[in-house]
Amino acid sequence: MKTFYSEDHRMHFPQAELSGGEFVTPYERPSRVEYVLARLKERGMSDINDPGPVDLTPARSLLDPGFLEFLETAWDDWKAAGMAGEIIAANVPARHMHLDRIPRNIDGKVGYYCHASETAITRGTWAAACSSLASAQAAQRHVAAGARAAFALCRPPGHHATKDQFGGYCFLNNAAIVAQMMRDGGAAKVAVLDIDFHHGNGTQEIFYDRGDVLFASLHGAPEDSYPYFIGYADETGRGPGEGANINYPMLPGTGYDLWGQALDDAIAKIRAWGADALVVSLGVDAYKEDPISFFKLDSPDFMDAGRRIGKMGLPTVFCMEGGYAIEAVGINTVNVLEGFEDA
Ligand code: 7XA
Ligand code: ZN
Repeated sequence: MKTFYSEDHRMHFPQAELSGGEFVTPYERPSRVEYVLARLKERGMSDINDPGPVDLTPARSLLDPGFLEFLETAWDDWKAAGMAGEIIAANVPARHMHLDRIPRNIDGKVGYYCHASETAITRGTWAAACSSLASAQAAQRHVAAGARAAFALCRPPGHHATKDQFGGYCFLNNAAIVAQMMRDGGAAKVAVLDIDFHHGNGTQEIFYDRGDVLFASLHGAPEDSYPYFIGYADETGRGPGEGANINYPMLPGTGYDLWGQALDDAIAKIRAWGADALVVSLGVDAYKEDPISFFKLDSPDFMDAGRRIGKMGLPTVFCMEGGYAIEAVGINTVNVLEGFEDA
């Protein structure tokens, strides 16, 4: 399987993340990618390719144009306003406020376009987010050209980014844009299977009203876990999208027995729905040692999960999402890919 990956991910490395009331080195950091690259090479999966330039056209049609313009210009506007540090949202529209009026002031705009304040924007964030999307797009083109599967080593990740909000370390929703590109390329029905520990709220939101893209997510229950306010099992889609959104919230301590049953159920539903192509939001933070998650998967479980996904036999694009137990991120990610290839 080919990997697509850009060195430009390094342009996004905020000084700090707001976590537990402290500023800490962000969990989502460039070295995560190094561990994945090293493991790919160790396992002989050395076909690693630069993706070339991003194509923003599909993002422009799927997402809010104002949001894209904000991401592109936020840093310059922030600096022009005399702000000393990196961009962090301090004021977000909450209950009883206007949710749909966009402030003129950049500080207010940041809050309007953000849903969680752990995620900072830096000088290089837009370039890095574009390079991450470019990797996903190159993987999609490779699969559209006939490959069984491809791995986009995306950084920053994407599944929390909605049509008009960044947060959860995500800026552009790579998986959603790839799913749309598959649709535009002729796949009648595309499934997005999100196995990251966190609910893929952005992907859910983008396709919630649509019956042509099914979204299935295995994740920590919203009562216990970020993004907290979405990801319940009764969120099943709306209008033509009714039935095409499937959430599997699970409790702290969940191990592979239960998680694997949820995976099997998601796979059975994707098959029954008749997907022509698959996007996997590949996070490995369901791992037992992950510092910000609470599932108990072990490294061999990821290989088994990859095998189960591979047995679906669908053209598949893997988009990297989360995973923060740094030294195991490479092993667990590549285990999924190897299991898939083994199927
Ligand atoms: O899949 N998403 C992630 O791995 C990022 C989760 C961000 C959690 C931040 C909690 N303050
Ligand atoms: Zn995650």
